[in-house]
Order: sequence, then structure tokens, then C-alpha cells
Amino acid sequence: MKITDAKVFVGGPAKNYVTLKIMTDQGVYGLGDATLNNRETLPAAYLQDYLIPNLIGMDPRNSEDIWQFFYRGAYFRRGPISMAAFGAIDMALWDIKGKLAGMPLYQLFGGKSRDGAMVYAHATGADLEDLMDSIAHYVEQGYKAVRVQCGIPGMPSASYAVPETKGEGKHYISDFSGIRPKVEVWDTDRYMRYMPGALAEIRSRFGPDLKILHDVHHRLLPREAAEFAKAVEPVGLYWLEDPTPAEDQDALRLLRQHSTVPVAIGEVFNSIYDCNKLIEAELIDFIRVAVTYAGGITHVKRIVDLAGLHHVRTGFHGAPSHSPLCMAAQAHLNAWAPNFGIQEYLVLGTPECDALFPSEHQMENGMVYVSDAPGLGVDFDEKEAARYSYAPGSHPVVRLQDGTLWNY
Ligand code: CS2
Ligand code: MG
Repeated sequence: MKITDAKVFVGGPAKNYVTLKIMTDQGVYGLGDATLNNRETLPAAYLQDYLIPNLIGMDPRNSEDIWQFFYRGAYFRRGPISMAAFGAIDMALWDIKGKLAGMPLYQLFGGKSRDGAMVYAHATGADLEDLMDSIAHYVEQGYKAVRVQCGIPGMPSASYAVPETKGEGKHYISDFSGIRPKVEVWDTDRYMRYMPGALAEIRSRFGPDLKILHDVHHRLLPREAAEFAKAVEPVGLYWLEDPTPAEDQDALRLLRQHSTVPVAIGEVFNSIYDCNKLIEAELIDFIRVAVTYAGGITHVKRIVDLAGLHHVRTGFHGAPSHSPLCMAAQAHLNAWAPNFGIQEYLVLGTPECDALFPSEHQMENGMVYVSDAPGLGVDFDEKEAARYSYAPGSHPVVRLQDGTLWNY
């Protein structure tokens, strides 16, 4: 069996999805997601210029060897652009494998460990009352877990995940348009003083059963993160996410010595070598890698298995930048993983997105139910894809009040 061709598509409804389609001499094709948020053209170019010319003629069933060939063969290892490109190839090869076997991917991993996988939504408010409304909206829809972010009084601009424009319902619209980033201003002291009390009010309003998550987005120093974790301990958070800059694997030691708050980290990691120390030292409770950014199913499954040895559960990244293909790969891993925790999930299911990526995966009452279709269980409509093109975007940059550049 041979790979005969592969194509890359960039674009989508309000997103620059990077979709890879690998064709074979047996008519079976596979699909993968290489969407590196706000840097989408780079994995696309890597695929087109270097990887696809090598893929043609390879046996698509040898997904492990193909992964090793590209990873080792590049000589310069890791990095988000490479790993997103390898991730798309790997997803597409697993998709082909599942279709050849006539089985959904979770069966190839070891079958189902659960019927539905719990997901969490994003509740956002310009202030606490606004956030309470947003949480109530998701609770009414049946979500059991909600990530909560709100504006901080006296902060000179919107804080992390609180865009200035409010869209329909309780959703805020992230405006990442344009190649030049917007600037947000951050004030650690005000955040540290305000947020623990706000989280406590959310807990008392919604009671003990709601799983409450909060994302610090790498903004605190290790000592500050330890103080913050101690302060929010009575709230009983499901997790505290990215309390410190993620590239320092030792930064969480201090937090761990001072608090038992569950810690989640890893959305910016792209390899097992970014998190092996964290996992082995049991400094975290949830690993947040994404199948797209961390080299596909083959590599992420290794991370999940290492995590399982150390009581670390999964909480895969599920920001809207991941296409339904990545979310499907994660849904199959979530159905199987003995150490599944939770899945971040934003409703992608607009009619436009469903038309571009038809699938039978279901979301109901805050749970995702994986489809039994062979492979990833998601298709890609090339006619629909022709409607979209690339539109450059950027993440905001963050500065302290004196102008010092900080972590977005
Ligand atoms: C966030 C992300 O989902 C999350 O937890 O931290 O939305 C992150 O800001 C984006 O993925 C950046 O591309
Ligand atoms: Mg995050």
C-alpha cells in the first residue's frame, strides 16, 4: 500500500484551519489537523515543501516509522511548527488505519473505558456579575464543569480571556485579526487581591457540585503562584491552570510545597521532553497537551501513558483553534485513556463548521460521545473549503503598567 498524494488546505469559518488530506493507492484517505494558532501558514509550508514530497510512496500503515523518520530525520528536533506538521500526518495515518480496519480509533487503542467524556466550557465576564450570568448559562445547558475568567476592577485593560466585544448570548468574541498584536496591560497585585474572593463567591453561588476551573495563563512568578494557590484552596477548584510560565519545569515545586490545589499545565508543550520531569516528579495533576501541537496521536499517547504511571490525568487543550479533526483524535483518546480527566471544549458546531467537517460525534449535557465511524470519524468537504482563505491574526501581547513585556 502506498501514499499517492497529499494536499494542504488553509482556511475555515472565522479560523485558519490547516487541514491535511493524505491519499492512497487503495482509495482510502486520511485527514489531519496542523492548525498552529496565529502561525498557520508555517506548518502548512513545512508540510508542502518538505514532508509531503517525502511521504509520497511510503506505506501509510507504518505510522510509527513515518513519525520517527520525520522527527529524527529533521535533525533539529521538537518545536511547535514541526510537531504540528508531524501531528497532522500522524492523525491522517491513524485515520487511514482505522478506515482499513473498519474500526473507530478508540478500538485500536484498547477500547472504551467510559461512555461519555466530561468537558468544560469557558465562562467569561467583564465583571463578576457578568461572569455569574455566563456560568449560569452553561450550567443550564448541562455542563458539569466551567472555566471562569473575569475582568479585574481597576485593571487598565481587559484581563486574560476577557475580550472587549460581547457577541450573541453570553459569548465574547476574540478579535485576533491583523498581523500586529493588540496590547493588554496586566497588574499582578490587583489580580492576586481580587481573584481569590471572586472565586469564593462563584463557589457559594453555584454550590459544591460544579467543577470550577481557572486559567492564570502563565502570568505569575513561582512565589506568587504558590501564594495564589494557597489563597484559592478553600474554593475547591477542579484545577488551577498554567499558574507559572510553562517552560520552567521546576517552577511548580514551590506551589506544590504550599498547596494541594490541583494543577494543570501543558497547552504550549509540544513534546514529552517538555513535561517528563513535571510528570515524574508528580508536580502536576493534569496534562494539557493537544494532539495537534504535540506530534499527533503517536506522541501524545506516549505522554498519556507516562502520565498514567504518576497519577496525572488528561485535560487536553481544546481551544477553538483546534479543528474538529484534532478534537476527534482527542475524543478517541478520551474514550480510551484509563487516566482521562476532562476535555476543554468550545462549541465548534456552527452550521459552517459542520458543513466543512461533517461528523457524527455528539455533545450532550456537558459530555462528548465519540462516534463509531471508522477512523477519526470526521470528513472534510473540499467544495466547502474552497469558500475560505487565510486571514492573518495574532495573539495579544501583554505589558505591565510600566511597559515591561509580560506573558500573554
Ligand atoms: C487558553 C487558550 O484554552 C485555553 O486554556 O489558554 O485559549 C490559549 O490562549 C490559546 O490556545 C492560544 O492560542
Ligand atoms: Mg489555557
